[in-house]
Amino acid sequence: MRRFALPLRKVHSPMRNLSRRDFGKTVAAAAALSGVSLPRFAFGQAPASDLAYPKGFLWGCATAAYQVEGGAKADGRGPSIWDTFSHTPGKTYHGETGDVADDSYHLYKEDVRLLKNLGVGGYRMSISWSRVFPKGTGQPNPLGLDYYNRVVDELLANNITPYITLFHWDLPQALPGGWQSRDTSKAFADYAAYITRHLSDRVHHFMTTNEFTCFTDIGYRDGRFAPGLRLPDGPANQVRHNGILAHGLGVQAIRANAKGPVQVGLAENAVVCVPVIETREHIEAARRATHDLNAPFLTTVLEGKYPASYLEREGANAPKVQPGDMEAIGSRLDFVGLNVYTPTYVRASDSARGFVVEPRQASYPHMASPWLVIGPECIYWVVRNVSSIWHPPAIYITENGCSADDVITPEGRIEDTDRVMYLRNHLTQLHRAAAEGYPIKGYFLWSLLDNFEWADGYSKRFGIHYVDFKTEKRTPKLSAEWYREVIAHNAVV
Ligand code: PNW
Repeated sequence: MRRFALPLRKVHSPMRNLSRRDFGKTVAAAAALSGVSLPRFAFGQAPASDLAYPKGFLWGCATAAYQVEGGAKADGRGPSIWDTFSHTPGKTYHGETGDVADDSYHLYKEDVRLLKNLGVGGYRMSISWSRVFPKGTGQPNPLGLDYYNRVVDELLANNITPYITLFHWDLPQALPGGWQSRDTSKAFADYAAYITRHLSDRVHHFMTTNEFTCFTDIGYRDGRFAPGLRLPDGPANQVRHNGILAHGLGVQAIRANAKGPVQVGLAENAVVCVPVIETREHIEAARRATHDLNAPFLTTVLEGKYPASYLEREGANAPKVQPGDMEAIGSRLDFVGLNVYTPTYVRASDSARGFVVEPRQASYPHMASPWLVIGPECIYWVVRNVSSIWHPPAIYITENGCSADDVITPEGRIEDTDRVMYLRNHLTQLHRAAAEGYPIKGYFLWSLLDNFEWADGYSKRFGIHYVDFKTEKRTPKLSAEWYREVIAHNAVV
């Protein structure tokens, strides 16, 4: 069972007779025991915030290669399935593509300056596989690798720790069959080995893949993402299997090729189950649902086997597994990265599964993207559920953020109070998880910049810096100013 390290509220009641000063000391001592650092001035001057994060908590921002880099044909980069998809009429908003995006391929120094101004300790970025291996396998392109050497060196020169995702959906177009072929999983391992050999002297944190369901189900079953296929269940489940196999072989390849100590994990948008009412029965239902609804991905990766109930449900469509696959897939991880956006509300039931998912109310509030419904407590529950089921040694929030309909005021400002509302409430709930002693080590805000939002093109802005896509000018929004203060205080402000 997960320890609950002395929740602060528990120490309040026996202290009614203490002086304000002694009360402060006692709370501080309790906080020290639980690993929570309180602000120095908590019981003197007016506190900036009572919601201080543990000392050493890592604050960061996240982006992904195809969404920000541009330079689609620069220096020998090969095409990815997202180049093909976005150039296919009708697939993205107004036919928009990542050809230029934020032009971070050329403007990366400016991006690092923005990170520096925020005061972040970490930057989560991804590598474009086809920039380094234009055909996915075979001959590497040294100019592609050089770009990532430059970015990494620029980050390190500014004391920002790079966290590198090896695959954020931009699969090299040249790989025959894409994720339908298990050769792609092996090609991924070779690519992971190559990157590790060349960067792990300076990069010590790697994530294999980003969001299994998005690059498998949404790409190969729903067809809303690249490559835009609508496969039936059997082949679609094999695509899922090849995805998690790539992750597993990737973990092995990173460990086998590391030049120094490395921390290996992944970034996964688990289905985030929130109890409809915070009572024992619904809390237990949400825990069960977390295990069950994440069966083909996180559950299998963290347990090294497909849950029997999943195999049973899929029957003849269940994935075909070869010897050695499950050992690779279940490779031990140093951390679990969670991309957290929306809640799935769950209630207890007498059904065989032990839970039901609540239907979504038509009036439920959401951000600019209709799917992005707002339930800040989801970030607390995902940390608690994942911890209590699988006990990972460390958890990072590898993405959290939102789209907003930003407008520029006549003075040239972007007062995105709605985004600040979204973020502040999530960080308040994440603080709850930290205060209860769960191993939450860091938070990467999605995103540093407005960028190419996949099928939504440039119509949805997730950045805390506004990007004028005609001039590539970056302007900090109110949310950037706010995040800078969060980082400076190491607390919710
Ligand atoms: C993530 N959903 O995608 C991705 O990792 C990012 O690349 C992306 O820009 C960001 O979230 C914002 O969308 C998601 O439908 C896409 O729940 C869809 C969903 C969640 C995350």
